[in-house]
Amino acid sequence: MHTSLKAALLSGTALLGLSLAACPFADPAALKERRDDGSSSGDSRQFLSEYEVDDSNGYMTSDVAGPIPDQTSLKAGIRGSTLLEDFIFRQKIQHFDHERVPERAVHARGAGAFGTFTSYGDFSNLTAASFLGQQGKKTPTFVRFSTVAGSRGSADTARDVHGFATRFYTDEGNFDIVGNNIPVFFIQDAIQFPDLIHSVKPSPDNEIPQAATAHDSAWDFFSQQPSTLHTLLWAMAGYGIPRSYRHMDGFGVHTFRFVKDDGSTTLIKWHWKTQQGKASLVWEEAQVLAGKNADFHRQDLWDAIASGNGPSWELCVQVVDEDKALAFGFDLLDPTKIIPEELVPLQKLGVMTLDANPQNYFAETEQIMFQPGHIVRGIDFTEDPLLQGRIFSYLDTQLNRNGGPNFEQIPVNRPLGQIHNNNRDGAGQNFIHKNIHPYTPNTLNKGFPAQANQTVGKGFFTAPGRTVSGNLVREVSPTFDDHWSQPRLFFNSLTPVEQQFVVNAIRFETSHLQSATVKQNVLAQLNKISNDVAKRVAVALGMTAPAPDPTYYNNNKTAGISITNSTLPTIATLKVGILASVNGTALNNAQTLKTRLEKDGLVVTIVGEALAAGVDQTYSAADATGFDGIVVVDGAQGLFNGKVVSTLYPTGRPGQILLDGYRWGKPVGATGGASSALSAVGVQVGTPGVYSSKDAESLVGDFEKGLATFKFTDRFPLDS
Ligand code: HDE
Repeated sequence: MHTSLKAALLSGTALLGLSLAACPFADPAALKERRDDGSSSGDSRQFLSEYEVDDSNGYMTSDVAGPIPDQTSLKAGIRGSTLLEDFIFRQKIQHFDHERVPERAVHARGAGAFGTFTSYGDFSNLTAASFLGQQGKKTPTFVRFSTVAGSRGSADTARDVHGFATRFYTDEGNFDIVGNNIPVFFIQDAIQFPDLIHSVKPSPDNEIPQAATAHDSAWDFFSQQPSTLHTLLWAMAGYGIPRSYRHMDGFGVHTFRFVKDDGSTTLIKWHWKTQQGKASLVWEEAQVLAGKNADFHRQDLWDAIASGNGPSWELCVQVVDEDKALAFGFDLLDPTKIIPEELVPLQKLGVMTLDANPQNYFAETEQIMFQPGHIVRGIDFTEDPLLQGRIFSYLDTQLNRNGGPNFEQIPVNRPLGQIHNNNRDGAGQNFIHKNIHPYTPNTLNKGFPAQANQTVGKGFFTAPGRTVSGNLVREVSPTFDDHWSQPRLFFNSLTPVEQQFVVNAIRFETSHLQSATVKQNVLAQLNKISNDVAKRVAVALGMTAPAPDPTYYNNNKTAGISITNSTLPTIATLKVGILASVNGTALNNAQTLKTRLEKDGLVVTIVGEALAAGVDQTYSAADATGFDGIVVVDGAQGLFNGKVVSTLYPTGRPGQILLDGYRWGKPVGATGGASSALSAVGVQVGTPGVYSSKDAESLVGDFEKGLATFKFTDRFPLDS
């Protein structure tokens, strides 16, 4: 390149509204200066601003910056064929033809956001990891939440394990915790992952069903591979259908290692604890949502952050001495096991708050490429065979998705620090390396880049105490053999209604099965966990459960499993629907109630027959799935008497919204004469979570307590 032109480019001359300082060819040293402090100044995606393209002025250009018109192709005559020479046409169409990259093979459906992690202290007594080395130290993060089985366009509320992948842009390199919202996994050896995924994905012939495990292949695999049972029970409980990404915990699943500066190690498990409280949908609600609003979870996350109510999680660890790996009756290398918190309590390390939505879904959320292999000084792997395989798989899959090895140079994947190594070339190389001796060892570049290690250059180091020995074997360790005690522990730790939800979910899924053999195998496995569960499922299948198989039966329980037995720590951002009418009294009452609820941070929608002033949503569009609680205001009761037929909404819709809300366990209420609306749909005032008051002010206290309760589980019948 001509020297003066190059100088102009690197100095950041702006052309046509695109700042060239923003382009990825900018001098890496300059980048470092701007990004090294790691601070977020309230906007944790600030470090990406230099890559943003601002189209708020300037002319349309080609990809090589020549001003062009791009709305009419070049033709031979006004009614003639398009010419091959039309480079403008070719460039535009060709780029469009190549817009898609392969979606993630699993976890294709998701949403992400930027945040900031703040360390609660100096944890050098546990780990050399720098982001945990100082009280108040801030590290930018990006989190991507996801479902597993569905394709990129599938519904958010499909019943599934949910991904919870976090990247820390630390000052010593990128560190990823690529975790889930369930603390265990289906299999114990990575070599089985393709089998697991082939079994749960849609059938190869007709690609049915999408984002669902209610089919023979999935349950065939589950019942043949009992290591799946523990995760399966979590997924069948509320953990498979969270209220939002914000209302779920996260887990690293595997046991990892903390490594201190002196090289000593401990075994650890990562936990993210939601500060919003855990909350789940009920199954019918999730199913309705999949049709009414397939974007429910991504919208919820986006709106919460956009309104300044970004969610937070505390990062915690369970720390176990190396010699205790087998001390609890199971193997800490087995990813199908939890360590009950009674045995090893959680230690809090810091808090992460998500505070910035992505600017561009593809560039950021779709192109972020997590890897369990992204670890930093102070953290190390264990020999968990699932983790070992993941370290390979994620790198491999990124090569496939990106088509080349330079995906770490994509802005959202770039670390905050400078990159110095001898990796070169490849498609899409962004850097202009100046070193003409890209090999090590060298003398001609004075030995640089130099080798960092444990004592020099703050280098990553494998825990020096790790040892391995043994014969080469293709076998599962016998310490991984018990697949039934912990599923039973999980089931025992649920409330009776939550146990019923699990039974109902298994009934739903297995009722879709065609194969009698698979159904029998499922019952045999459930029976090893609990004869009661096997019997309750069998009766729905018109089958007989096997005789009790008590080898693994136990009465143990552990804390922190139930979702519904505690109230939410905050109701801010929960959604309330006020069912009103366009008549003046109802709208005035609705407005008074709305103003009052908004003071407490609730997101309130006034529903009316038509979009009159003061009405936020029509009955034609509204649905109980959109609200965590519902109130009918005085003046609107006429819409619920069953006789009113309006062309402005489907017959019976106001009553249906109220009744669905009640049936799905939500708090419902009425003010003044609107209590007749409750009785009109058969909802009993005075039962838990059903409120009736003379006016807005006297309703609010109880109704908000009801929102914190979130689900009134006594409305769901139990097997007798
Ligand atoms: Fe993944 N997993 N996985 N996984 N996983 C992927 O990587 C894989 C496992 C998890 O939001 C893929 O970038 C293997 C456990 C999350 O971008 C792929 C095994 C846990 C995400 C892959 C596992 C996870 C993925 C697909 C068995 C919880 C989404 C695209 C050894 C601890 C990350 C990609 C995001 C994504 C492989 C098991 C979590 C194919 C081989 C256990 C949250 O590489």
